[in-house]
Amino acid sequence: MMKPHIYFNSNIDSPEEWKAALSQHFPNMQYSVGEICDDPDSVDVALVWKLPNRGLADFKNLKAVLSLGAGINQLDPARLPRHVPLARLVDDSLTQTMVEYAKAATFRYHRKFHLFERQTREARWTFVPATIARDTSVGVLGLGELGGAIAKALATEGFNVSGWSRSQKDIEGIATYCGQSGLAEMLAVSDIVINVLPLTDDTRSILNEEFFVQCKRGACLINMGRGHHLVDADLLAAIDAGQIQAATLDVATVEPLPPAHPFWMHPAILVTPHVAGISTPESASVAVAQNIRRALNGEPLAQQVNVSRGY
Ligand code: NDP
Ligand code: OXD
Repeated sequence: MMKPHIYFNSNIDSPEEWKAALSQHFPNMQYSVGEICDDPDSVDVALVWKLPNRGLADFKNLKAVLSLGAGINQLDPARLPRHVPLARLVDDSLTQTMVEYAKAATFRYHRKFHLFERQTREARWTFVPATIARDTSVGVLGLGELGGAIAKALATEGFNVSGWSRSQKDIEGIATYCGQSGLAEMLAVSDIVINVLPLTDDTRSILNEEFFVQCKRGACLINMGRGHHLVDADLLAAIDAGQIQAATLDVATVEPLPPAHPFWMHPAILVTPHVAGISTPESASVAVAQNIRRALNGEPLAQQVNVSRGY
């Protein structure tokens, strides 16, 4: 029976819940949490949302770094030991919650709840006609595990869905694009744009003035990727200019979003506190346990990150 030594570090995930979930798979595991690890040489696997302040260099026999997130940018990949493979999280509970969030935010704009919320505060009974889903075009940035699932789910709801990725994709029922000209083509027709890209050198600040200029006038933005995809001031200017109608922002450059940030009080912006995708330890520990077994057996990890590509 495997007896891995698992090191856990996260400021947003419960170490106790993860311990309970992992001990179902490894009843005799050793489990260390937090900044100080008493027996660093015996650590086999680091399961982390963020790196501890000291990094992972003390763990001389580390066999794998497993991210508690689908994204890995928060791990500061430049500080990771280069010879140790890194895997990201892919999990049904995470995918399902991301899909639910995307659907909720899309339907809110499609059925104009964002306008009715404002009218309610103003005690204003103004009829705004409904349109049907096929008349609303949704463009999804990123067609990986999450973006692909979101695009398919929205297409199943009847929306006119397109998607953009680095390599050309072929997904039934979705118009797919890649490259800068593909992006421009997609943005020109999208009523709602959903960002679910990973944060890399190529995608940092992608949601900027130049991007908003290419959007259909009055488009709504849903940012479920990372805060650093968005240039905050450019969004505010695009909303002021009427180019972007409204935005739903689940992620921020600084989290928690500071109290004085202009997004909080903006009538066209809805902020949610990085809750779009939530993985439960019970569900996510299945894939994590498989990767721990692979690491201990010296096998390649599933969902291994290409660190030079950034995702
Ligand atoms: P994947 O790696 O499965 O997919 C990434 C997608 O983005 C791929 O389709 C990829 O293209 C595309 N892409 C990457 N770089 C570029 C680029 N330069 N230009 C165009 N397309 C690009 O990631 P996931 O779907 O699992 O996760 C995506 C992101 O979602 C995470 O990195 C994280 O930032 C965010 N996230 C947010 C959460 C939240 O709660 N708000 C929760 C979970 C994740 P290709 O297919 O060609 O490689
Ligand atoms: C993730 C996240 O990347 O929760 O999984 O943001």
